[in-house]
Amino acid sequence: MREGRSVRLERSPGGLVSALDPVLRARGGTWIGWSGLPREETTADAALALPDAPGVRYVDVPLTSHELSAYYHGFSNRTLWPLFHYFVGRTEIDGANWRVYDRVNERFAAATATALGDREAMVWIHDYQLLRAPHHLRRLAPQASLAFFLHVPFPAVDVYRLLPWSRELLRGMLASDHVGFHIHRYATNFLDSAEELLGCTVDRDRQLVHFDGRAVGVGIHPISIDVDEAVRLTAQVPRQPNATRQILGVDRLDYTKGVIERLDAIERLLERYPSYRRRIRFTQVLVPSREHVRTYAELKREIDERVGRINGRFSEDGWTPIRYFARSLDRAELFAAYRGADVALVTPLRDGMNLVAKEYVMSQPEGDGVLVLSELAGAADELQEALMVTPFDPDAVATALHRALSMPADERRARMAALRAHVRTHDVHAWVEGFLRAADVATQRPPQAAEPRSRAVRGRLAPWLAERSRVALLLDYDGTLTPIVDHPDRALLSPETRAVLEDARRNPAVDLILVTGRGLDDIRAKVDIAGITYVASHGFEIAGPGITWRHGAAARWEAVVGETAAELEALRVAGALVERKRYTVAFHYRGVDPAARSAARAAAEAVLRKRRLKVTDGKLVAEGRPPIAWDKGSAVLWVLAQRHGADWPAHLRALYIGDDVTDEDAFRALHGLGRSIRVGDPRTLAESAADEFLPDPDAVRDLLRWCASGASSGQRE
Ligand code: ADQ
Repeated sequence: MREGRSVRLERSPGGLVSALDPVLRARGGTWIGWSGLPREETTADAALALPDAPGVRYVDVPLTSHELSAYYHGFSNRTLWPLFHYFVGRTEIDGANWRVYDRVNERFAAATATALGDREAMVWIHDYQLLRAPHHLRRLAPQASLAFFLHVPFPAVDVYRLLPWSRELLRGMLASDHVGFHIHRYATNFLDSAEELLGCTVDRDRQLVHFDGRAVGVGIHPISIDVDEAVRLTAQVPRQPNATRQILGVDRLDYTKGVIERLDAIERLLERYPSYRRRIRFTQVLVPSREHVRTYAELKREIDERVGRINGRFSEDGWTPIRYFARSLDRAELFAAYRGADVALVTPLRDGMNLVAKEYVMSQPEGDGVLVLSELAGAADELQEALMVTPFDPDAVATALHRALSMPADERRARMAALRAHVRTHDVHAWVEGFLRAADVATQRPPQAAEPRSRAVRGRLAPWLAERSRVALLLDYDGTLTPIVDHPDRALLSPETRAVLEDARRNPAVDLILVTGRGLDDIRAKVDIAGITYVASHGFEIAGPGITWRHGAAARWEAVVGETAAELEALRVAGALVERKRYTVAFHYRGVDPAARSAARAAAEAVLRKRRLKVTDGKLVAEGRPPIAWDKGSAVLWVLAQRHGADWPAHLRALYIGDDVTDEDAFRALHGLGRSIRVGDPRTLAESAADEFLPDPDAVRDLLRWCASGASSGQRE
């Protein structure tokens, strides 16, 4: 909050801060976060006075107003918040906001890395505003242990996948050692997404996701409240019998909290049970939040109108049914309100946990209050003795309210005693300890072996392969069967991979086809296994049992390609390599000093373009090829029809594996006809058209060994 020329930090109203502040003070540590004010206001004309707490250091990550609007109000609160709470229609999709979100997450990671130095500390990252931070932090501070907790629901995969950046966000979270959720359902949704969207192997018994060579722990940690504080604050308020029965709602202003629907339920109660008129009062306390987001301002207006209308309709002789405070109460006022409430109406339309429900329970030592709770709040999993309601139905909520107001004292006390016993033993300290213990275990888990990395992919391919008796394996060479090396001549098959290819070749149910940018003579000499079909020079020359073919138009470019190669050599770029092939020419700049690479690439591209060759970018290689509409995709469809007839999909499965942009043409061409796998780090391959990912040539070999051994008998694990 601003005070003249200085800025004082005060506690913000969210459940997260309520839960963590006491813990951090008790244990000591560094709190890294955004101050709550735009950078312009904290640096230009006012000093930021960080709060003073022994053992706690506060680090501010400044955000400009532009970043605030795109990262916080934009992507966090208008994209992730609604989608994660199943408000699909309110979810805004905006690529510019996404980019700022990722950049700001990287900045939080950088600030954390600076605060860490080279310490091997545990970093605990909170909530949906920082889903990408673990990914950046793993790179910037590889020695740190990373734990992540999501305070909001993780939605079902069919909803989650609506987000264009669903995979990047998952990879962000999976860079952690341990990922925690409030309830079982959110954890299951997360496991489903990792399996379906990233092809991760998921161990549901041990709650592990295998990702990037690591086993990421997934835990269920329902957050709770500071019970001692609740007991202390409650003891300060005398219990006074109410002449009017008090019903209470306490929320942050948010459409997920179901306040409109709750007001409808109050109206319905007064309509259906006129005897409650003059005998009840509903108090709604709403702490303002996210006032910069338009829908929140609209919601506020809608609530004001609804309260006014209902009060106008039912008020009589000094009695109004609804009291409404649009402000934050301090903790003592809040517990005074809870203590005096006969019924707490906690009816969010969707809520990660909901701490108000737990706070209310701890404010009722005599056990006379009744909690009416939405079954769509995470808290419903634990607080089973509450009266459960479906919050969208005002009739059902009115019925539950009637039941709460007319409940016999014995039943009230029995329910409340059970609720209190649960919350008392599951307080916020137990939450923190449970989480940190699980995170420690996760950090100490040994890295995963290479073998099972193709297992999830195999599991998905098996039923598909089993539907046909034969399979064509279409394999790129460099980066797929061999690792990428400095010089193309040194990319050789390992003895193991060669043995696997020879096995595949001997299996009559497998047709082995190599698809490469290399020239035909070159690839033949390198592989040298009889009976293989080669699609070489990006498809311009094809040869194999019964086929010898070359693209007629491409042949006319041979001379131009030769001259272009000579011209590229004449550039004499230090460290660069010009690979002259029959129909294409490749300019490799892997060996060029990194500072000079972009200039080298630009010079080569200028030469290629001048010769009217089409330029494609590979892994530190620019390649010029004839400007003909023919690529690995068209060549693959052609060779499959030649070898297996035009109706090949009826009796053959086609599986293509490649690592490079030129393979994307084949992925697209085969889409719906066959399946494709891209090799590489899935984090950098967001745009790929492939169906599956494998991390590296070792995992490819693992998969091929399985295909080679079982294709004819139907592929089964
Ligand atoms: P929130 O959506 O902020 O938190 P909630 O769990 O209800 O929701 O926490 C609200 C906190 O703010 C409570 O401690 C409450 O006392 C306080 N509060 C609410 N209204 C107030 C008012 N008018 N005056 C004063 N204090 C008020 C997110 C998720 C939740 C999850 C928490 C913690 O959306 O589902 O429970 O994080 O993980």
